[in-house]
Order: sequence, then C-alpha cells, then structure tokens
Amino acid sequence: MKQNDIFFHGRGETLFTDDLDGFAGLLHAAVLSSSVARGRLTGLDVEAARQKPGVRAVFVAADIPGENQIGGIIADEPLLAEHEVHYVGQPLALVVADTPRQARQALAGFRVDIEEQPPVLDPRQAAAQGLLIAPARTFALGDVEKAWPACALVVEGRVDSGGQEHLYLETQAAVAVPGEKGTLRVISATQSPALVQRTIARVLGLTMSQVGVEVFRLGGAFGGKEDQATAWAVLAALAARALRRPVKLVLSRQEDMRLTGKRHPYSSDFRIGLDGSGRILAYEVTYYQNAGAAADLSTAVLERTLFHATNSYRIANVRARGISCRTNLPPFTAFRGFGAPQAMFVLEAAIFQAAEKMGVAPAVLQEKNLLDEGDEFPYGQKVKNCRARRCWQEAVAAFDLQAARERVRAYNAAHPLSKKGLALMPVCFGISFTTAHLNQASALVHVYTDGSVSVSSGAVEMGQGVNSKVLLVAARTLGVPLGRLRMESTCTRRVANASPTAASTGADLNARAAELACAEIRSRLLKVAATVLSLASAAALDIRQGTVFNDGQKTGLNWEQLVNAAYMARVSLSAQAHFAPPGLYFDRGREKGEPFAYHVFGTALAEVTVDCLRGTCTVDAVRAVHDAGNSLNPLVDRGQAEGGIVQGIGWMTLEELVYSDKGRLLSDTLSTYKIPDIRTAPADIDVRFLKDAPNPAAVLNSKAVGEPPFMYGIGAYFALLDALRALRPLHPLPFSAPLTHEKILGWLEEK
Ligand code: LUZ
Ligand code: MOS
Repeated sequence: MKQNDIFFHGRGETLFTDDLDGFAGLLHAAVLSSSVARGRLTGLDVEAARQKPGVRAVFVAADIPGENQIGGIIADEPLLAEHEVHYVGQPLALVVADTPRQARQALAGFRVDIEEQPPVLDPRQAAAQGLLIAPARTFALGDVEKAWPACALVVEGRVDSGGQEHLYLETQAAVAVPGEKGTLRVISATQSPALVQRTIARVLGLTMSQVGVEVFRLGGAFGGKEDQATAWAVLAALAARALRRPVKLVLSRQEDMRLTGKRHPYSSDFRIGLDGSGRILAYEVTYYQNAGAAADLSTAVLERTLFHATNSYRIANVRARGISCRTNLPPFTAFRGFGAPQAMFVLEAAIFQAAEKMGVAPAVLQEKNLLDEGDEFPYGQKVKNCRARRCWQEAVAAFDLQAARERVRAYNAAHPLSKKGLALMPVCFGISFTTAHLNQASALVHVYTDGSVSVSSGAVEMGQGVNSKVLLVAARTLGVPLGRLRMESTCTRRVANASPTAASTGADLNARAAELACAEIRSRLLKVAATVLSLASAAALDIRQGTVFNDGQKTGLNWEQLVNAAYMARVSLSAQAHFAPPGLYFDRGREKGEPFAYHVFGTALAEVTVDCLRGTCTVDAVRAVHDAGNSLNPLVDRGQAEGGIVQGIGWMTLEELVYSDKGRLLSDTLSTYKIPDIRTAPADIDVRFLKDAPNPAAVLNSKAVGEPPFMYGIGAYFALLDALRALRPLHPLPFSAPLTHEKILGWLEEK
C-alpha cells in the first residue's frame, strides 16, 4: 500500500489542480495586472480585449456582485483595482476565453491609463512618511535603559535581509464549477480552503454554505498559498458564476513570480550589551518590515518576528520594536518561518559582532547565553522541557567541533586563496498559531461495512507528509493495519472552518482531531465486541492489527466481523471530532501571555569554502541535532529537515530579489533568480534526531517539524563570514543577506 503510493507519485500519476479535467465546457482565465507601481487608475478600456479571438467575457471591479475586498486581517486589499494601483502586478481585470492561450493573448487588447506617482519601495522610507500597516508594537522584558551602564561592551549596527520567492513546483491554480441554485464547487491549490470559501462568499455575495472548496494536494506551498491562493480562486469563481461555465485559472511561472507576494524583506537596527564574561545583559532591536502594498498576513508575521527576537537565548533585558511598513511592492506574505528567521538573523549578526569585539569565537557567546529550563521569554512565557543546551552539546560532540575547527584552521593555513569557515546555529521555535483562535482542527472518520476506513481532516497535503501522519495516528487508534485506511481530500463540505495548514501545526492539530474521532468509534466498537463475545464489560478488550484481543489473548473476532456486527446492531460507524489545545492565550495590550504549546530546539553546524579569487563559495556541510520529539514518521521528518536547511541556505546565500527603481521585479525568471539545486546544496547534510525526547504537548509525544529546520540555514551566512575573516582580519563584513557570490566578489575587491 505504502509502496504503491510511492510508485504512483514517482510515475507522475499524482493529479494537481491543473491536471484535473472532465469539466464539460471548461473555460480558461488570465489576469491583467498593473505595470505601474503607484498611481491613479483613470481609464480601463476593455472593448478591444473583448473582441479578441475566443474571448467569452471580461471582468473588472464593477462586475463584482459582493464586496471587492479580499483582505483577511485588515480590509485593505481589493480583488480588482478600482481607483488606484499600489504595485506592479496588481490585478486589474480578468479575461475568460476558450483556451489559456487565447485568454493570455487578449491581455494585449486592454488600454490602461494610470497617472503615475513615485513609488515607495523601502520600508525605512515608508516609516519616515508614516506609511504603516498598523501601529508599531513593542515586546519588553526587564529594563534595557538600566542595563546599558552595566555593560562592559555595547555594539550597535544595522542588519538587512531580503525577500524570498516560494517557488513551489505547482503555481497558483483554481477551477470553479457552478452548480444548481447558485452554488459553487471550487478546487483550489490553497493551504486554507476555509479562507477561500469565506472570501468567495464575501466577494460574490453568497453564503458560505453555497460554496464548497476542495483541495486534493498541493505541489508545494511553503506559506505562499496560505493567503495568496485566495485571489485566483475568487477570480475563477467570479467568472464561473457569471458565465455558468467551469472556469480554470492557472498562473504561469513568470506570472506567479511577478504577481504574488514573497518572504518579507526586513531592515533592522540593533544594540547589544554584554558583561565582561560574555553574558548578554541587554538587547534592543527595531525591525522595519517591508509589508508591500497590503496587509495580507504581515501583522501576524511581524508578531512572530517579535516572539523570536531572542531565539534560543536567555536575555534579561530586551526591547524589541516591530514596524510594518506599507510600500509599493506586491504584498509580502507567509513563508516558512513566518518572520522568525528575520529576527534570528539580526540577533546572530549582533552576537557575531560582539564576539569579534571581545576576541572570542561567536560560539563561545552563543553557548554561554543559551536558554535553560524556566527562563522567561520577552512575551512572558517560561521555557519548558528546554532542550537548547542538550541539542548544542550533542551537536558539538557528534560533529566534533574541535576537529572541525582544526580542519578549517589547517586548510586556511595551507590555502592563501581559498578559505573555509564554520558556524553554529541554535534554533528555538515556538509551536502554535500566534493568533490563538486558529489553534483548532477537526476530523471526520467513516468506517464502511467492509471494514475500510475513510479519514478527512482540515489538513492540506502539500508534500510535507501530513496525511501520512494523520493516517498513522488514526490506524493506531483504531487498531487496524494502515492499509485499511484512506485519506480523503480536504474539503469544506466534510470538514468545516479549518484553520490554514500552517505554522507547522498541521499534524499536531489534525492528527489529534483524527485520534479523537477514531477513539470515539473504537469505544463504540469495543462495546459491540463485548456483546458479541458475551462479556459483561469491554474493559479487558483491545483491537490490534485488525483483531480483537481479550486480556491480551486473541479472540475469534476480527475487524471486519466487528464492524459488521456494529452495523447490524445499528451502531454508528462514523465520528466527527474537534481538537483545541488548551491554555493558549496572548494579551496584545500587555504583549504577554502563553502563546506556544511548546518549542522546538536544535543546533546546526555549517561548514563552507570560499574561493577568494572568484568570490564563489560552497556550503560543504550542514549537520544538525534536531529535536523531533518521538517522530511520527522519521523519513518524513528527515525530508522536512533536509529541505528546510537547503531552503534556508538559499535565502541566506543565493536567492536575490531585484526590483527596478519603478518597483518592477527584474529577477522574474529562473535564469535571474537562483534557488539551490542539487549542485549548490551541501554535499553533506546530516540530521540527527534527539533520542529519548518525548513531547508531552503533542500527539503521540511527537513534535512539529515543518518550519524550525529552515533557520539552520542561517548558519551558512555566518560560516561564510568566518571564512572571509580568515582572509581579511580587519575589513568590515557585510550584514545584508543574501550573501551572494556577487556580493562576496565585491567584498574581496573592496579597498
Ligand atoms: N500563520 C498564521 C502562520 O496565521 N499564524 C502563525 O503564527 C503562523 N506561523 C507560521 C506560519 N504560518
Ligand atoms: Mo466536496 S467540496 O466533498 O465536493
């Protein structure tokens, strides 16, 4: 069964949204978007486009029957522009034609008049002009002002990090199919079917019950389909409803790169103070978040930045300020790590610079300041089951830091024009949606009379393996072999009001909901078994691997017979269950609370080599000791960790978004935007899971795995700085990611 699944996928038989056919009368849509970053929309002439071959209809803002609004947290984002444009790539109109090619060709027929205004692209400039998405926020612990005079060393600086294109293999896609009585069925490549459903209802003036949204699987998402799959599904729905025909909208790769939001670029100022022994006494930081032209998820992302200001370290006095700045770029959005990587990069840059001033290795300061049990985060929560030091020490031992240091030293002494460097990167990442109410999930389980089982949950499978985890927990709870279970698509008509599959919580929340539903069915079945076996009570009964056991002894009753007996006794073989982890809250007035169910810990060691003539570099190895709890699926978790590491390295060293001064994305192809591939990924990625590390706060003692490993990639940046240092001991280093080959070459040539 499992093997068949793998072959199925490996043969390319897996169907993604664009592969679905069989929709009679299917039409295809394409999006007209703004080529100007900021201006007044004074004219939009659609007549010529409407006359183009194959065109069936054109839609503009005035054709929207409900609210022209898709903003989730803040209502600041029209579906189609009305009077103003705010970024290059902002949707202006939709054209629907018989073929995708005809729809795209018709885009040339539109005449668009925009009175151009100078765009604001830089978050600091936006902040200076008061262009904010929301009021600034400050997290504070202790008193930094009192702490500065006590510091033996204070270092200040500026740190920048760039955005990142998600580059999911499957581009944004949706098919909308009209049904009877104004209903719609929408198949959408989204991480959040309930959000798509709610937004379609809002924009089309329908009830949510009239709109069914279904997801089979995604070809990757990485956060890029948490909020930003919505617009395309709504546009397809708008056309399908008006034309009473199925409509498909799939972005091309280049459209996707140009039109959709990416990881938030940040520019930050920090000040860090230490005592003579290297203990960090105070840390002050201001984050200027480039939010782009609409809020999207920016306020939530910024909140997670603030939650991770101190990463894996205990700092007694902290003031962290976050400013979400409105600029004329496509709205930046969720991306694996969700603001935390940006925060961690700033603190690591601060520690690196403090270490240089003190004449010690950064690792000395890192280790000295690691979190210990009971330490308080600036948001008021105290760390429980803290494994920061344990991961660090196991990494240092397992990967022999001393030997690695000696290797680097000896290499550098022998190679005048090539330098190696290394860095450690500890990570502490909070698990839960920071928006407390999103921490809920449900599941629906049907057992059929032949004993086969169908499981639906609110989780969206996007290659992260959540379905395998939900099924594993369901199979164990029911006591039947995995092969009897089938994971269904994610559909709003079966599982309502699901939170996005995001924040690394997919398995934690949904597997637990499935566990509760299966436990309910199991307890009903055990009562039936007691009756069948003529026992007074079900207390000694158990179901394991499809057989009923009594007091540890096999009975003659198997799963199929039991299920059939339950049916004949008119006992329900279906259950729905809801799970909400207890105790999570956050008071945004005081900026204090208990936002996370637990934290994930780990430490990575990165090793790099820089060619000091060419400026090229390789990340040779990233080795990590990672806390996966009792992993539900070690193969899946290893894949997540390895993929996260490579994606993190990409963000730090390779992937560079370049915009023109008019706000047009110049790096909008795969020849100009480089992501890690098999040749640039480290030859040696070694992820070891912490042993004997159960997590009482999640299902079957597991831990979430999706996002935390991404941040190990930050180690690659500081390993590069370590290598550059070996060449030029005094020359100022760059603290502006990504540190591309081009930037390294520039640094090598600086006078
Ligand atoms: N999405 C969200 C997320 O809405 N809230 C979060 O806290 C979060 N964290 C990570 C990724 N997506
Ligand atoms: Mo569904 S949205 O079960 O067709």
